[in-house]
Amino acid sequence: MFDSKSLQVYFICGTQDIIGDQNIKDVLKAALESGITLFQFREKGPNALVGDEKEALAKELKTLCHEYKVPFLINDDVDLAEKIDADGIHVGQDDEIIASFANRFKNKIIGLSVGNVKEYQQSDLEHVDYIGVGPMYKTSSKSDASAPVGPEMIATLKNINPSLPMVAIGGITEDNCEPIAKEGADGVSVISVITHSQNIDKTVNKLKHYFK
Ligand code: TZP
Ligand code: MG
Repeated sequence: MFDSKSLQVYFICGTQDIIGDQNIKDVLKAALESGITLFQFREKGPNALVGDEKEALAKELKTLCHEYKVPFLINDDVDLAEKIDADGIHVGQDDEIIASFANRFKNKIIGLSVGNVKEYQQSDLEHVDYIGVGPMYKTSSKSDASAPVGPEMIATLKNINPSLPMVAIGGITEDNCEPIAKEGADGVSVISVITHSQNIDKTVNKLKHYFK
């Protein structure tokens, strides 16, 4: 069974998110050492790895996550997730229909992005373990992100479905995380606050503090 505690500090990253002379394995390792609770490999954009290179990196990152007993999810790429036996998959509203692959992902984690009440109502949640709600705030990590919905969207959706685990996403930092926790989110999913951090340990622990 999916434990909503694994949403507390949910790190999302692909090679496109890495800045300067860092590399994704070192950043992920630092995040794991610091106590992230879930990881999603999201390889996107013009310079994204594809094919064998993407698969090889995904396998390495999965192995690293498992050393820390942290589940390893893949964004969108259902075939790759199945091929390398990832712990789960995260899909958006425009991605593959969940019912079409859910039978290949028995006992795996399935996450779905939901931006508003309309999207919630039109989503098939039968096989969904958690929803990612956002963007909470303005983000520069997703080129096609829609307008921010704010932390209130968590409360709105929790009011409709209190038992569905929800993780907030989009523009979240240590300084704007508190209202998200107050509105009832189970955790936060973040990219840049970790990839741009000067002190990943401090960043992760500040975020985690809100969800204890
Ligand atoms: N989906 C909605 S916002 C977002 C994704 C993948 C980007 C989140 O990145 P950041 O840097 O934490 O704003
Ligand atoms: Mg997607």
